[in-house]
Amino acid sequence: IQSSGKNQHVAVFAFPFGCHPWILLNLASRLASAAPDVSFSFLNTAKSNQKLSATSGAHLPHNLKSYDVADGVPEGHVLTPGNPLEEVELFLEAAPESFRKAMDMAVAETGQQKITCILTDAFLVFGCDMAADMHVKWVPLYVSAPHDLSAHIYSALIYETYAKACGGGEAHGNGGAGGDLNPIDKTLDAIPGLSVMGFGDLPQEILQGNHSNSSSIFARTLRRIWEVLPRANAVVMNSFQELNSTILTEDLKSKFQDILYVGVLTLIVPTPPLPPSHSDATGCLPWLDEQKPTSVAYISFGTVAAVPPHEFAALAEALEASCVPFLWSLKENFKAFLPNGFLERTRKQGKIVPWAPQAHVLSHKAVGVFVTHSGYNSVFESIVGEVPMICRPILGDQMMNGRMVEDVWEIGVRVEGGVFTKKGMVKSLELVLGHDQHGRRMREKIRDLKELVVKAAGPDGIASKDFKTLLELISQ
Ligand code: U2F
Repeated sequence: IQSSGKNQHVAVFAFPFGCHPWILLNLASRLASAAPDVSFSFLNTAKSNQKLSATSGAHLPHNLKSYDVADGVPEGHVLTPGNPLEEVELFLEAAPESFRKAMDMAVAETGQQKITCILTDAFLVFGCDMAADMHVKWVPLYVSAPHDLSAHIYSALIYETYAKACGGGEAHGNGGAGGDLNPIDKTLDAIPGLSVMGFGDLPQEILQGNHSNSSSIFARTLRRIWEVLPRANAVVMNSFQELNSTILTEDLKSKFQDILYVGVLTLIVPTPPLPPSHSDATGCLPWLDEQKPTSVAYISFGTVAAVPPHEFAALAEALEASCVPFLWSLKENFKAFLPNGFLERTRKQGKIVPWAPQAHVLSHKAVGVFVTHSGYNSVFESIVGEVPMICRPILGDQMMNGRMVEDVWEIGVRVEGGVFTKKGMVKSLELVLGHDQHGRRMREKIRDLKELVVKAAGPDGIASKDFKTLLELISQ
């Protein structure tokens, strides 16, 4: 692509939590490599920038520079342990001012190169007005699943329908009363492309409507998404269009000026060997080399979600009872929830690490099942690794992703009753790792789906075409 980007300067605003900054940095790096004349300034909190360089280890293209943005935590303020939302709230409260200051710094450092486009995480809804005030383009990236975007767009209608299903009164997200079928189990027939989902698959903030904690800026932010995205020059999706239903695709298309599917940005297909700069410090891959093909359960709940303590214990008991070899990405502070003596007793059976090179782990031939919270990126990394899943969705789009995995793509199961129990988990492990028809069928289905993903990620896929369109949009 010939870019005409000589005087173009893209300010990239990260939402510094979970996997979000990583995905945006990935997009910015790809764009910067493809448009060497355009300047990119990646604005993110110092803490998140440090994490990114520690975990990605990748070199940034010469025209992409990182800058630190204030995290909004007042000086001397001590964050309350166990309340991750506090950090998000403080950050969002200060964000417009913090990003404005960081942009001034980036403009000064690039020799007064004016900002011409703002590429933001879609959660940073203030980017819309900011770009309008600056007379520049606004391009938000939606990191979660497309069906999650749709649920947010239709949140008012969904809430109304749910309230009616609950007997005409107000819905509070607890199932309500009235009708033959519990409203929570009813499907979203009225929403284009979401008829496969049940109300119970929706993020809590949608079912709670205006009753959700409205003093929370994060909740208010999520509710504003549908209002601002139609004003964006284009909405970028962390997704492959080919993997979504036509009805969902068409409906989303009708809502925005443009919608561009650039592929699931954490994926490189096929997964390349781990570069030496990105170490497997905890030795996951050599450990997997010692295991039998398709025998290992890999367990991870991603970067933000955690199950309640008793479920950690139930999952551990199930692993021990089933004798399945396991590799568990588990942060140090959760080890306290494991049953007494579990670590000693399973020393030979399993390996617990604070962080795993997940995409590589899932592409290793020894891994036979992924026990996951069903984060959107994790699901696609599992598809590329051809590893069927046992889903234990926790929040956000994860319930909808779990529904897709089990009912639409048929490449895994959700845990029995929605929560880990020793008995349910032993059963699920047998089912997915077993050689009966059900397990075999899931592995066949996932192979077929992987083929679709490989094609979608290839030169003839929509991602490649939409990426070029995005490149042109930000370079002119
Ligand atoms: C939020 O989810 P997460 O950030 O928890 O989950 P994923 O989308 O699954 O992304 C996690 C990434 O972290 C990587 C893993 C994924 O690329 O490979 N990782 C790793 O490399 N090693 C580890 O030990 C553990 C993880 C949100 F909670 C979800 O609901 C959304 O679907 C998601 C996308 O918006 O963001």
